[in-house]
Parts: sequence; structure tokens; C-alpha cells
Amino acid sequence: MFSPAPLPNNNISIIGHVDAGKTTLSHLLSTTASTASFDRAPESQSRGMTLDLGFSSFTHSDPSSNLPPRQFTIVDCPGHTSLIRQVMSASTIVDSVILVVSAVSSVQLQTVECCVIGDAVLEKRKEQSIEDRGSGVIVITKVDLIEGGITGSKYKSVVSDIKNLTLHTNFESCPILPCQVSPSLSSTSWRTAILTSISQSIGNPIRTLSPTENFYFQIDHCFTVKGQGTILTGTVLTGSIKVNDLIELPSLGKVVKVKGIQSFQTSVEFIKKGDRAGICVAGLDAKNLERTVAVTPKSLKSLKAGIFQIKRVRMFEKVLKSGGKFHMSLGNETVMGVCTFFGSHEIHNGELNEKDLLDKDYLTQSMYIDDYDTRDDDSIDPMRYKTTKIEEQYCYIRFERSVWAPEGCQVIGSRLDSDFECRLAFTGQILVEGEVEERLRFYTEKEKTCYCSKLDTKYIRSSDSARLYFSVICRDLFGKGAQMNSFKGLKVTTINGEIGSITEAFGTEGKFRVEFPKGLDVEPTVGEEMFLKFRKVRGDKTNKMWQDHIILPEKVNRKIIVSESDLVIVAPHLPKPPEKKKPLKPFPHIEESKTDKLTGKVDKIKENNIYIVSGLFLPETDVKLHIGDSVIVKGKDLSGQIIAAFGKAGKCKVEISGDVGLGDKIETV
Ligand SMILES: Nc1nc2c(ncn2[C@@H]2O[C@H](COP(=O)(O)OP(=O)(O)O)[C@@H](O)[C@H]2O)c(=O)[nH]1
Ligand SMILES: [Mg+2]
Repeated sequence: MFSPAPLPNNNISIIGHVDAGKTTLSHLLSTTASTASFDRAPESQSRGMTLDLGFSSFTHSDPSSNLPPRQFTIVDCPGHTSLIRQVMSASTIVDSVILVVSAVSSVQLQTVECCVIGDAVLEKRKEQSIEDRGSGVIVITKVDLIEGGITGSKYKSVVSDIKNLTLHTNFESCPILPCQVSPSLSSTSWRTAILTSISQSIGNPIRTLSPTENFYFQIDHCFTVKGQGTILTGTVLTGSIKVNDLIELPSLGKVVKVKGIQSFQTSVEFIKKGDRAGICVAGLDAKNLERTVAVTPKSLKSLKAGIFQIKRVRMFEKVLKSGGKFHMSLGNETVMGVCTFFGSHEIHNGELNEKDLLDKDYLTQSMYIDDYDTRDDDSIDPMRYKTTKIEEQYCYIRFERSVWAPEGCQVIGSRLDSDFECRLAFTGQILVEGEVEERLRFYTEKEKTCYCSKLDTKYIRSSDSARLYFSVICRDLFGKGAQMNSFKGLKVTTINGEIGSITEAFGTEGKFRVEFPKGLDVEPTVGEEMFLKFRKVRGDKTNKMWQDHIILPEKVNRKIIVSESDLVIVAPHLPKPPEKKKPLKPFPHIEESKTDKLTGKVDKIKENNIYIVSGLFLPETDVKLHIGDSVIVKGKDLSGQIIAAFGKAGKCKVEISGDVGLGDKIETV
């Protein structure tokens, strides 16, 4: 016989610094314990601290609300820094969080990281309505141990520390409640107050099941019960199952039958999204199953890479570099992954739709950009993250190995090996699953300068009878005798942003003609700069100058000016020449290269064919824009590539295979 349908279940993790009183609070609130709760494991007992996630539950009905009674499952998390992975794993199964701060010690190191993780949990529910998504709860424990209790100045200062910590987070408006649990004091009134607050503040997570929703069960513990089989305890993240259904354990490649299901010691027939349960199966070795998943057979693909929408953690005080490795925690796994940050420029220009990220061009970002408006302002304190706004952007993450993760999973990127005060670097949400890097084109903006050397003939534009130049001769883009054929069609932009294209060579000195299909509304002057703007796409072996984004205007009809009388007939009232527009400011990432060839010398020899070259660029040059440019060693038949900037004096790292010596002259090509 099965019991009646279980109550709606809400999962809440209790997080905070070690010794803050989390396990004591879990005990105070709960009425039903699970096999893993309240530090029962012998190792926890002997070390006197929580080493693993502990599960317990209570039911509560709030007389002041219309909601039916609910079951709350408490996930008591360890607080020790070395066990943060477990707190992150718990964050994927819970709907809300209780952040615990001891009144004696106030905000401590682990409180900060727990606040970040709790914030990410609450962020998951941002799509729900304000009433449904809830706000989390903060509990200040041990108020019996501070002078003046909850009316004293110490309590006020702890509240103020908490408010500073939670500023601009999803905890900002959550209730802060005091609590004291000690054998000599009654805790009943504190318990009642906290239960009521939980019930009112945790919200009401959406549990509607779509008919096609696959079952995804995140397993946290596993053990064998003699005569019954293997029990997998965990939380259902999506879908549902019933007794006798088949489930797959993808990490073992096995499909097994569900023999029975229990939820907090009660047998049930059916479990669904949000429920905590123990599933009994036969024929599995419990040893192989800790921290894995059980799913609808054949429904899960392992995740090797993906695009995430991410936000940096304000308290992480280091630059997040593209190409940097971070620990990535998702589902109940933590794996290394390499980040490529992108999208800041396109978001800023309003060019992006998060549902349509593939097959697009993205400006290469060497790092996460905290605030687009101040990204190039070196005078701003690099530790400004604490105060400036933090902008969301995208990150392509390639994991070092495949991971099992639920659909729409969250990721937390961290540097767990560091001794930073806050090791958590960013949090994010998956948008596109899979190895899609081929479908993201990362480019750098490049620009070469040439000069107007001669103006061609003027014509009369038919549409408005304006008398304009339609072509000019330019110089200084190519060397003498350059093969002009390959440059035909390249687009050239004037300082006023008018666009033309190279049509032919002019003479033998490397000069060339540029045609402007709709005429030049602003009359150019001889000697004026013109620009060959293009994009270099990362990984493009052809080294092509991409100009697809520059649109050549449509050709308009024109008439040659035969004599002055022509003008009188065709254009009796010559329009006023348009005002000369201010020259367009080049994009801040771009600088103008005055000459094509740059020369420097080898300053230092590093290992693996890497050399440090000085003199190629000025100190103010953004060398990163030249990464990928080819170089040659003068006087030796050797060539290589600029691979990175080096220091701030315009030096760069160059890779050249061959015998290169100190002082050798290096030239760009
Ligand atoms: N006096 C007092 N002691 C508390 C209170 N809450 C917890 N403690 C004690 O603080 C210590 C650490 O508590 P514990 O719940 O294990 O902390 P955790 O590491 O956050 O799980 C234990 O000795 C508790 O008995 C409280 O409100 N008042
Ligand atoms: Mg504990």
C-alpha cells in the first residue's frame, strides 16, 4: 500500500561559514531526518563538523496564506572552504536558500562565497513572478552569546555587515531573523518565527510538467540494503517516474527498473520535479554511483562545451581572461574548463538576441569586460569591480572532459586552487549546448591608412544634379609592383565615412583608383587620409581581409561634364555643398597604422621558439590587435607570428621556428 500523494516539496539549502550554526538550525527546524542528516556519518562525528550534504525535512502550513501545507526539505551544507564543491552541487537542486551568519563572528570568508552561491540560486528563479520566486532568508544565530542580544549594538553591526554583503544581490530585500539554540533556553518561539518567515519568503517554485519532459535525478548518496537492492537518494530536477519505469545511469551505461520509491521514509508510487526521494533498483554496485545522475533512457547527452550567459562575481578581484582556465561547477560535477568571453560589444550595440547566437561575428574580447563604457580607461582602478556596474555577457566554455548536466543548467566558474578571498569568479546559465566554436566567428578590427593622391574627373549626379567626384587615386597602401588583382574590390572608407572600392592599379608606383558608386558628398582634398578597414577572423588560415560588414552604396547614374553650359542646363541651381562632417572617431580598439611595415629587434629568447621583440610598436599601441600578424626575420629566411603582447612598453611575444638570435631585426609583413 502506498500513502496518499506527497505534499508539494520545496528544497532549501542552509549555507554559511563553518561553525555558524547551520547544522544546529537544520535540527531545530526539521521533524524528519534522512539517512544523511545532522552530521550522522562517523567521520563527521569524529571531526565535529559537517562533511557532506545532510537532508532532513518538515511540513508547514501558514495559517495566514491560502497555500496548502508544504513539505520543506532542508539541505544542510558543509561550511569549510575545502568543501565548497558540495555547496555548489546543492545549489543545483534547491529552490531557495537560508544564509546563516553567527552573531558572534559576523560575516566571514565563507559567508561571502555562500552569498554568491545563494545569489545564483535565487537568480535561477528570476523568470517567475515576484510572489512566486521568493527572496531567501538570512538567519543570525547565537544571539544568546552577544551582549545585549537582539537589542544590543553588536547585533546592529552584524545586520549592517550583512546589508553591505548583500547589496546588489538577490538577497537585498530578504528578511533577516535572529535565532538562538541552546540547551538551557527554549527555542520554540524562534523556531516558529523562522518557519513562518521561510514559508512566506521562499516563494512557490513552478512545478508544471510538460508531457515530453525527461526525468533527471541528481544522485547524492547511494547505499545497499540487504535483500532489497541499491538505494539511490537524490532530487528530481526535471520530469517524473513511477515504480516499474526504466531509468538509465549514463555514467555506467546501464538501464535498470525502478523497484520502489521512498520519500522521507514513506513509500510513494510516483515522484516528480522538485521531489526528494530514494529510488530502489537492483543489480548495481553502490560504490560506482556517488554523485551521478539517473535519467529517462537515451535522453541525456554529455556536455563537452557550450555558450553560457554569465555575470562576474563582484567580490572576485582578478581579471577574467579569455583563454583562462577555471573550475566549472555544474550539476554535481566540478571540472576544469577554458573560457572565451564575448558579446560585450554586440550587446552594447544592441545587435544581439540571446536566442540567436550562432553564425555571427563577435569582436574578440581578451577578457571579461565589466563596464563597456570604461573598458579602455586605464586610469580607472583595476580593482573597481566592487563599485562599478557589472554587465552580463557571454562565455564559450570548453570542458576538459564531458559532464552530465541538466537541461538549462547553471555554472559557477571559480579558482578553487587559489587563496583569493573570494574564489568564485562568475555565475552563468547555459544558452547553447555543444561544441559550437566553429559557428562563432571571433574577429579583430584592423585598419590600414592610405592617402588621396589625385582627384579624378567630376560628374553630374542624375538624381540631384550635384557636381561630385566619383573616384580618386590613392597611394601608400601597396608596395611598388604589388599584384593589384587580389586587392580589386576591397572597400575604402573616407574620413567622413563614405565608402568606395578599389577598381584598378594606377601607374606603376603602387597607386590605385577608388570608385565611390554614389559620388563623394564631401569633397576630398589631396593628401587626405583614407582607410582600408577590415576584420581578421580568428583561425582563418587564408588570412583574408573580411569586409562583408562594410556595405558599398548602390551605384547612381551620372553624366560627364562636357562644358560649363552643361552645368547650366542640367543643374541650374547647384545645391549647396554639404557641410564637412567631423571626421568619424575610429573605434577605440583600433589605432591607425601609419606605415605598413614595422621594425623591431629580438630582446629576449624564451623557450619553445618564443622571442620577446621590442620596437615594433609604440608603448601606447594596443599590441593585442596585432596578434596573429606575420613577421619575418631580416636577413634570414625565417618567418613567424605575433602571439601576445608583452608588458606595457609595446613589446610583444613572437613565435618563430628557426635559429633566431638576440638583436635580430624583425619586420611585420
Ligand atoms: N549558544 C549557542 N550555541 C550555538 C547556537 N547555534 C549553534 N551553536 C553551537 O555552535 C557550534 C557550531 O554549530 P554547528 O551547527 O555545528 O555549526 P555549522 O558548522 O555551521 O553546522 C555547536 O557547538 C553548536 O552547539 C546558538 O544559537 N547558541
Ligand atoms: Mg554543520
